[in-house]
Amino acid sequence: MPTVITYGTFDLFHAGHVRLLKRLKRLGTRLVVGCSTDEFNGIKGKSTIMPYEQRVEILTACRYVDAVFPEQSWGQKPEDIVREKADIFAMGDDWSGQFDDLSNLCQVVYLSRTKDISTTEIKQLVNAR
Ligand code: C2G
Repeated sequence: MPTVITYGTFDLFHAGHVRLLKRLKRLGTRLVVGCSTDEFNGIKGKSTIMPYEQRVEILTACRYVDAVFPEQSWGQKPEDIVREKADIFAMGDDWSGQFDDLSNLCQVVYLSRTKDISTTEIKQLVNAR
């Protein structure tokens, strides 16, 4: 009954996000997602099109996601892993190695990103029209 935990902004929800969440769900039976708040994205230096509430609404509607909680800081992951009783922490491999310190709490896995699809590229396509 493994629980998988992951984190992200998930702005302009796209097939790359879906494919990752689908593969993450296959790693266990429960997938919980920390969705970056607008304030935390400010700290990450990341601008978003969609407000936090809408990004949560879309993630919650995704068939692969069982629960969504706010990601408000870099340092909250250990307490989240304990609270959610997560067995696996997993991210796309653009984060490869960045969270290996969590391996004392749970298995740490990085899955390949979907190429040629990103929120940045979508924004550029829209602006180019
Ligand atoms: N992703 C992917 N393929 C893409 C785009 C994104 O697999 N084409 C994955 C990323 O690797 C990440 C997840 O989808 O695991 C969410 O991506 P972002 O919303 O860009 O997340 P990010 O802003 O990197 O936030 O504490 C971790 C951070 O909150 C991650």
